[in-house]
Amino acid sequence: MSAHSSNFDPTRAQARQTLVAHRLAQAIDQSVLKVHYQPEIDLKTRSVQTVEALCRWHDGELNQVAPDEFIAVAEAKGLIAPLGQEILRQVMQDMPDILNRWPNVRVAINVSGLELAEATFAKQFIAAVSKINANYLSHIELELTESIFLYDLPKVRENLEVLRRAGISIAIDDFGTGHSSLARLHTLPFDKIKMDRSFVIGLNDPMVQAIVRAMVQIAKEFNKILVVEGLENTSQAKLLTSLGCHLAQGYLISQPQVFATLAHTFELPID
Ligand code: G
Ligand code: MN
Repeated sequence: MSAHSSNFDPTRAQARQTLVAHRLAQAIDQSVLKVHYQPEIDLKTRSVQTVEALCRWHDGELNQVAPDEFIAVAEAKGLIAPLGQEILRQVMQDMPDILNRWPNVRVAINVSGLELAEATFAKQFIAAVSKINANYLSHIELELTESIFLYDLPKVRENLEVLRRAGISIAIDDFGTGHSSLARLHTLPFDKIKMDRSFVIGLNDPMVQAIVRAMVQIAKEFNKILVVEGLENTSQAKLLTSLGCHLAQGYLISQPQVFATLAHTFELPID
């Protein structure tokens, strides 16, 4: 590879960002984005605790655009609020079918720190859900990444408190990879820790196993739910169970799917 072809080209990167933002704004307006769902299950009972809403975008010109890319563009170009509203709209539309299949489930929606740092976010979110059906509030979970700690924490905390009082639960996503999280973990109100999938990938390392065991302990001490992300094979499932992890999400259980094609039950060949 020549030195030039691997160089970062800021002009080209900017042009790509502008194009993606333009197409994304249209995709949001025209409901081209599709919400897929990926379950989190109890490894022992196979019961579904949560289904995470994950946005997928196929664009006529750009083809499949990865969520990592379009979320970053949405954040940079002021599209995160309309994107969030569109996802909530689709989730609300699917909610009757979801609760019909799994009456006690929560639907997890990913939110950006940008949104949580808006003073009015919680109020507006609760109003939007209540307008459809106030019973849905206790069937919603919001996932935030550890980058949340970079934002205006008093405002974030206030939002989280209002959301939790309304019945919405809070999960810390991709836990263990972000910003000195352990030191700050106790400073925000939340209900669940989602352990980053890098720990599952590194599971053959006894040191990583020790870290996982420690996380199980931390979750216990904090009285929080612990979920493992990125479970891909049965040997991981067995090992994680032996380390004390009982809830998991990942391709071994199910890929993200539109609700219509999502399985009703999940078998795991691990016993
Ligand atoms: O940041 P967050 O954990 O919300 O990201 C979820 C992303 O991880 C989704 O885009 C989803 O498709 C992907 N994902 C979910 N399960 C697995 C898995 O088992 N393996 C891998 N490689 N990716 C996964
Ligand atoms: Mn997530």
